[in-house]
Amino acid sequence: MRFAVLADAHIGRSIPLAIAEHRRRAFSTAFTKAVDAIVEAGVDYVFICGDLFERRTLRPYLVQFTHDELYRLSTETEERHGKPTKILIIRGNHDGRSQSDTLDYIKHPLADYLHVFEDDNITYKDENLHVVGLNYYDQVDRAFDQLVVPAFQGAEGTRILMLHGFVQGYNQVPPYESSVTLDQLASVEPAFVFTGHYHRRCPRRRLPNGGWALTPGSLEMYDFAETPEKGFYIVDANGEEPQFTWVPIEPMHAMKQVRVVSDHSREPQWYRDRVVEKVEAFREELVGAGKEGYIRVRVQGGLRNGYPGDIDLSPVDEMVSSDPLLLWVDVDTLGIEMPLLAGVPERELVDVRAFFSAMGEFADDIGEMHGRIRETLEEEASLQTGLLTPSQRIPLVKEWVERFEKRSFGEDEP
Ligand SMILES: [Mn+2]
Repeated sequence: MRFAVLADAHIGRSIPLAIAEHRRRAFSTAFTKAVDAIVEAGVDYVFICGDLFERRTLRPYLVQFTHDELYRLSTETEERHGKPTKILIIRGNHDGRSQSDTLDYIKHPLADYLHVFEDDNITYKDENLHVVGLNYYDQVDRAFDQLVVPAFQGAEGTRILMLHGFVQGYNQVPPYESSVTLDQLASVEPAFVFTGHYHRRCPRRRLPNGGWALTPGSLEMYDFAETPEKGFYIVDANGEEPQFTWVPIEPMHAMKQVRVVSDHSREPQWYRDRVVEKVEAFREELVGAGKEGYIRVRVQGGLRNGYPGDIDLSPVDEMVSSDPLLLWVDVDTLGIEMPLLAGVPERELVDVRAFFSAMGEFADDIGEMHGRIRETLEEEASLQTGLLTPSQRIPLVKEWVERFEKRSFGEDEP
């Protein structure tokens, strides 16, 4: 028996939105490359371990695309190798929830080559395999005990577990994330455990019961923090010892994150020059690799004077518009510390109206707007950036401008 094991295709992902079309193309191209290589290998089973889609930024044409690629995988395998292939899929956290599951879009009554696991039916059985497919759960350890353990009772055939969650001692589990342990996995005596959710490829790992854990990682670069080693596994499970073959998929674009850091305060121009150097160096890498790419420059350190906006990035904009390989440069100056303004108040202790009382009645407007904006930030700001989206921000800005325009400052009324 020959398997293909893949995960985290994230078809439809278009983050960062500034380069949405490039990103969508990268993820669907990676999936096409995977399908090509799986057809080539001629496998009996394909295990897709969650996050086939990225629901939040998915487009309808990509649903059709995915459906067609899965169909092609099945028909071309049959044509080339004269045998059917079965595709088994579980739901990841990016595929949606049970009530709004993108995997529903690819199900089809005539698609007998496809098996999509349900929340209330997590077992697939045929003459060879007993597969338990666990959709995504916040608490994967609890879901394992409650759902997976009973689903393996009395199992016949090769026992395989698919899950979308972290494995302690195998994946590097982020703090406070739930995970299952290798011992827990071994307790259901699996021959194979195939997992998604962890995006970095892991080499096969022997479980205490003698079975194998395998995490292929994502098919494309999910974000700037990832390393470019992407692809999936082919597993040959014929003899005594299974064979694992890594099939690399080269990311479509170079995607890099670099830092500009100063341990003491600098002029805006110093930061500008360092950013330009980093982008220049990246441009040379792109030429060397003959590849398009994007780079994020994180700037960190103190400003001797001025504001982050005084770091003149027009040379970077010029490079982007003149070099077709350089698709996007994102300079992140959130890490810049500004010179301390004298008397910045502890906000909790200051009555804003009193603080601006020299402005007369307008101090009331300032006080009201200050309260509204603070409230909005607390309730609606992004957890990642602490900022509001444009649609949340624009009404506040409008109101602020209107209040300004109702007053006249420094002019005598005619
Ligand atoms: Mn994922």
